Amino acid sequence: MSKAHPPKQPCEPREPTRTGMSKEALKQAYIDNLFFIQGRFREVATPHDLYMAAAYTARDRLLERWVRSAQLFKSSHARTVCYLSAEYLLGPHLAKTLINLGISQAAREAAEDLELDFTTVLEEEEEPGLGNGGLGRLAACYMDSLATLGIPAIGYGIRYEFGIFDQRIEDGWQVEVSDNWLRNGNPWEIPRPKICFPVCYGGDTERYRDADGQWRTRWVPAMVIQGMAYDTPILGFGTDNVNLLRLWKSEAAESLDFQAFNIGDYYGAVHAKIEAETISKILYPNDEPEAGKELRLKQQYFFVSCSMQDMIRLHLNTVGPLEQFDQKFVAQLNDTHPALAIAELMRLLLDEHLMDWEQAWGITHRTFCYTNHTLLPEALETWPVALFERLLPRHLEIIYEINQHFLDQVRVRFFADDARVARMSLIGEDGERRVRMAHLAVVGSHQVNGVAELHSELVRTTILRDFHDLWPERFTNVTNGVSPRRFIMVSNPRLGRLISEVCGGTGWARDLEQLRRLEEHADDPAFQARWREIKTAAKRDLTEWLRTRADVDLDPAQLFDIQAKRIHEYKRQHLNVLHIIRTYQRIKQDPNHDITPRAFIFGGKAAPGYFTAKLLIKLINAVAEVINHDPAVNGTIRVAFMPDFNVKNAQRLYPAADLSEQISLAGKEASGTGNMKFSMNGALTIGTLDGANIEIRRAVGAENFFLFGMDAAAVARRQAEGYHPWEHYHDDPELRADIDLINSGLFSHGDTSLFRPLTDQLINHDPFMVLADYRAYLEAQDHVSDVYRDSARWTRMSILNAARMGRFSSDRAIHEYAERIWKIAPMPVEPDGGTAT
Ligand code: 6GP
Repeated sequence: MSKAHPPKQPCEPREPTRTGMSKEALKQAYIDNLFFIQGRFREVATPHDLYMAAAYTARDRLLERWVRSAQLFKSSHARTVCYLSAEYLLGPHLAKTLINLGISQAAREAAEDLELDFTTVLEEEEEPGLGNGGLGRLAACYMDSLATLGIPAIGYGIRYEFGIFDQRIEDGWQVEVSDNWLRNGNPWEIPRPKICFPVCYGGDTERYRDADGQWRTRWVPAMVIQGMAYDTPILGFGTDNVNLLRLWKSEAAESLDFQAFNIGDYYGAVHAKIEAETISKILYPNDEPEAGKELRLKQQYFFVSCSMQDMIRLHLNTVGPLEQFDQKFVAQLNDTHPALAIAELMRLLLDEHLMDWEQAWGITHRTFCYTNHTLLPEALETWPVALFERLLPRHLEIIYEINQHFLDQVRVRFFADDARVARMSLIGEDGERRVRMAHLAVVGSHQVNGVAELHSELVRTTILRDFHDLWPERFTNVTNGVSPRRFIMVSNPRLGRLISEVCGGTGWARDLEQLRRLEEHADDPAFQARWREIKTAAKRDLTEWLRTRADVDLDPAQLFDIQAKRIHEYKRQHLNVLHIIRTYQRIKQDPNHDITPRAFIFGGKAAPGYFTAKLLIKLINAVAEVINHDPAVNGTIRVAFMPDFNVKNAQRLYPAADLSEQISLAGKEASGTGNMKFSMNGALTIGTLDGANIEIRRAVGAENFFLFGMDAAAVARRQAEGYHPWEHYHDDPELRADIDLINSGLFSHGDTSLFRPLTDQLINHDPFMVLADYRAYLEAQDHVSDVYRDSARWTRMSILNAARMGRFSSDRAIHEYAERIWKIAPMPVEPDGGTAT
């Protein structure tokens, strides 16, 4: 029967078909995925099928690298950072994954061969909106940099079923629409039904003697649910390192209560399931008071409990003895939302692993570090003791005990200073007794940092001053950074290509100081022309998008002046609006007034319960409606509000900006990261000496930055002296005319009361000192207009801005965390000969 085989031909080493990186391998894999995963053939595939097939094609390549990373980290017992964050605002995965894999071009060509519109495929992705903005987006940049730098890391968080709401604008008002991002499936995650942990709530604690006769505490909860892991692999750029983002979904411990079911109580039977699932259902928008948000505390505990149990499981599976836990893991608290992890790790070590207090506390304290992201008093979390007692009775006992040990230390150091003891206590006693989460975070951590130099200084000298007196060595600064992969390569591919040309390759994207090379070309007219072409092309793209989505017509020849960030009084979008109204009045009063044509563009969401912020959105749109339709303006200025500011839409804005508005009241913006994204894309900044603006200005040169307004010290002085905004209103006729125009009803179809809450607040209280900075802001804006007319000068400044932004890469920030705070070294994953091209 045996048939002779044909003689073997010497053949080329072949790529594995499933994960090959060449164009041909990608094409084959794509068609296979469309067929075997989506169950479609080309002719009937929907745009969503086409996207899913592309996503799976990228994902297979991620998984292959992930498994190799996991093997290496496990076998080498790698020290690992656990980033604990209630928010991750990741943005779309596909484009970034292709870039990080180094196959963007091959994928684009493969799509062309298959007659697919690559841009449409990318646009089809619905981004995971698992964050509000600021610290959530920072967490995403940091995950990107951790993998790029080869630092073993796990990001822990919550897999919210509904992410941050989508924003629609109707009649100028913000309308919130729920973000059901999982509706069409999420190809980037892998469910892990076997990685599940019980999470308890309520009940009581009881004392008992353990086998050695020692008194111990046991928590007898009233309710147990479980958390299940969903894993998203995060690949670095130009490396095979893949880290893990592990998000927890809440579930009922048992899906149906059969006892209830058997007696016909169908509602009761599913009730527990619904209650459990509610916990990870929805992300809370920030900028709203915590009052009554019991569910939020439940969420916080839910995800830190799962994460701590998972870390202990991993540790026991690899290293072994729990005494060495803090050698294996360092845990970074992204603000105070995960601060309960400190009490939870103590509980697990004391009650479940029967450690003594001293040892457990030593481990806990060496494990945690805390980053503060805000000085705003309303954002500093505190929880009523009564709520804690009801939901987390054991944790409250532990917090009391931590407090006792801690306050003893304070009393020894600051003898007979009862006021200080009361200020520092983990429990606030003025009014309703409350647990102060920031105090818990500082006491339980060995390092505490702010997110820009000024902010870290203000943390030390204001909100945490007493703690700094006690432990100065614990405090440090790490200025934020952003991912150049996401915010240059993905957002602005034209600029990315030009930079690669200047730098001789894409190495700059992981060594952003290379942007310096652009400086040599800052005065070269030919290079300047190319620079302007790239900017204009991005402005054209944005114009096109806004024409169809926001029904507004801009002119790419105008100066694009953009303020995009959360809508909040401290960020002072109203200061911007006052300048728009002033410009409008100037045109109306003197039609020959020589105006530099501008498009004023806004983007940002307001917290659904933040009335003033929502009124601000209405005001912006109302002003837009009048100005954009006034023939006297004749298109010289235009106002546009981009609806639904999220990562995907942000990517359209940064490349198109000429001017970046960073105009918060000095001392209020912890850092800002939008300021970095704009500047990296060649926008000039008009800004105050606030947050990271100060460091950006130092880096790009004061002469390339439009500074205005009071600094933090001047703000503090003015406030101490007693600030009377009414005097500004009274003394400055232009300011008065601008505010009066709002009150006249011109922007509200004759309704003179609509915007009163805003204008009355400005004139009478003005907590963010808009009126005090108004005049300086106008002068700086006039300067902007003058400089913009000198196109060579402006372009030079723009190039120098981008060239000098190297320091603001999130790679630099993560490098600082790794060296100074986490004490962790990179562990590069070797490329696998079989799969790399
Ligand atoms: C934000 C800060 O407001 C912003 O200035 C900073 O750049 C960002 O964090 C990242 O550090 N804060 C938050 O998003 C927040 O929720 C509690 O703070």
